This record gives sequence, structure tokens and C-alpha cells, in this order.
Amino acid sequence: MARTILLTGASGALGRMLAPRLGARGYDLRLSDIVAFPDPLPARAAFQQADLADEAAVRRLVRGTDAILHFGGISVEQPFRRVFDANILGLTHLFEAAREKLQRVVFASSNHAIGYYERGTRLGTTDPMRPDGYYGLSKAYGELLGRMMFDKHGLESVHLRIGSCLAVPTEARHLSTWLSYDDLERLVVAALDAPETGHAVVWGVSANAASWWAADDAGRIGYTPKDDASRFAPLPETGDAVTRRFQGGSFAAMNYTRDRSEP
Ligand code: NAI
Ligand code: 15L
Repeated sequence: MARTILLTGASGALGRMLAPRLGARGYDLRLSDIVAFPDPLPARAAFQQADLADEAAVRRLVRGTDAILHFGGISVEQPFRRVFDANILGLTHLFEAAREKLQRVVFASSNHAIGYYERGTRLGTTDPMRPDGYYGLSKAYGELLGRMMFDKHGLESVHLRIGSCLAVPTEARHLSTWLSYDDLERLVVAALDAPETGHAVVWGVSANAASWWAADDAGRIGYTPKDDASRFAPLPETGDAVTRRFQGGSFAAMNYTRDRSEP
């Protein structure tokens, strides 16, 4: 079992939720973010501030760890330059640093790598990616970077294609995309503790009755989700026609300039 874990994005919504849970499970934690950790430090944790775009700082973060949970970076659609620095450059620095001692990387990828599939389309993780913006494109890059790093260097990585990780689902789309906090914890622990993963891609989603997603590497890493958003149904539809049409929801509708009547 991996022991000293680097958690990037520790000061963000999911990082703050995961850190105390992982500390309680007995991992030693090196928490990092570009901004200070806003809560009291959990058991077994130390904090190191760093910008992912700073290559030397990322090398220092990775040194001496056993595995990496990479949750840091831009988490919504933003202008390309911002996405590039934190996500493309930052991710590359992280994988390059991990390549030295081959620490497994568990990467918080996103459903926005496939956001331009229509809702209801059943997808596996080997279906072609259809990013719904520069943010989704940066996640697609991360998954492919992991593929290359395993094929070329034997560096293992598990890519969690997360849907909507929230305390509770709040809108109709979440009936398909919801990942409960407990299931995210299960997923992360499975990804860290699996004896071997190679390059794996797993939907970061609960066992939702209305899920669009299957055929992934969950079995290979031993992830079994337990929650189901359907117990919160019905939930309201939100947004315009483009939002309601695509799996990526409002991200797909952002800056959309195609004729809306086109198929
Ligand atoms: P968040 O935005 O709350 O947290 C991201 C953290 O990354 C922030 O604390 C931010 O300060 C830090 N960060 C941004 N730029 C940085 C840089 N240059 N250097 C170092 N740190 C930097 O996002 P959240 O919701 O906690 O998500 C965590 C990860 O999971 C993100 O990578 C996101 O893309 C991914 N994800 C989250 C989903 C969700 O439902 N919350 C769904 C799909 C993916
Ligand atoms: C994401 O990738 C975002 O980080 C998060 O804020 C949510 O919007 C989520 O996807 C989603 O699609 O619901």
C-alpha cells in the first residue's frame, strides 16, 4: 500500500474533502496548492505551497513521495492561456517529475473530455474523446500523456473521468453524472492501493441507475461504487437547449457559436 501521498489541489473543494478522510485512513499526506490550505491541517498532513507551472517546485513536491493524487489546476472552462499554464504545463511537469522514481499518478480527469456526446449516448472509456472546451481538452491531454508515459517509461497512472462530484445531486443531469463523496474516496483508495494498474481510465461516477457510462477499468483497479443518484429523483432540468443536449451540460453551451438547429 502506498504510504506518503502527494495531494495537489488540496485547498480546492475535493482536496479539502479528501484530505481528512485519507489522513484518517493512515496515509501520510503532502498537501499542496497555489493558495494556502484553509482548514486546520488533518492528521498526518503537511502543506507545501507551489504553482504547478513552476517545474522546479513540482520536482520538490514529488520527491520522496510514494504516489500522487493530482487534483490541482483549473477546474472550469477558462481562456486557453490559463488552462495551459496550470493544466497542460503543470501536468507535464508532474508526470516528468514522477518518471524519475515511477510514483503512480492518479489524475482527476473530467467528463468534459467527452462533453460533446449527446445525453443518453452510452460510452466506454475507449470511445473517441469529444472535449467541450479548452478545459476538457486539457483533461484529454492528461489521459493521453498518461498513456504515453506508461508505454514509453512504464509509469503507471489511473485517470478518474469524474462526472459531478458533489455532496448531493441538484439537477437532472446529475442523475447520470453524480459521484458521491464516499464513492470518490473509494475510487481514490482503489486507485492508490491496486497492486498494478498500468494505464487505467475509470469513470468517476456512482452506481447511478441513469448513468451513460460503462466499459472502463474499474474492475482492474477494484473500484465498486455504492451510491445512486436516483434516490434524489426527480431533479429539475436547468439551462438552455444546448446545455440540455450534451453530456457536458453548461460547459458545452459556453461560447457555442454553431447554428443551434444543426444536428
Ligand atoms: P477546485 O477548483 O475547487 O480545486 C482546484 C485547486 O487547484 C484549487 O484549490 C486551486 O487553487 C488549485 N490550483 C489552480 N491552479 C493551480 C496552480 N497553477 N498551481 C497549483 N494549484 C492550482 O476544483 P475541485 O472541484 O476540487 O476539483 C478537483 C479536481 O477534480 C480538478 O482537477 C477538477 O478538474 C477535477 N474534477 C472535478 C469535478 C467536480 O465535480 N468537482 C468533476 C470533474 C473533474
Ligand atoms: C467538472 O469537470 C468541474 O470541475 C466541476 O466543477 C463540475 O462542473 C463537473 O465537471 C460537472 O460536469 O458537473
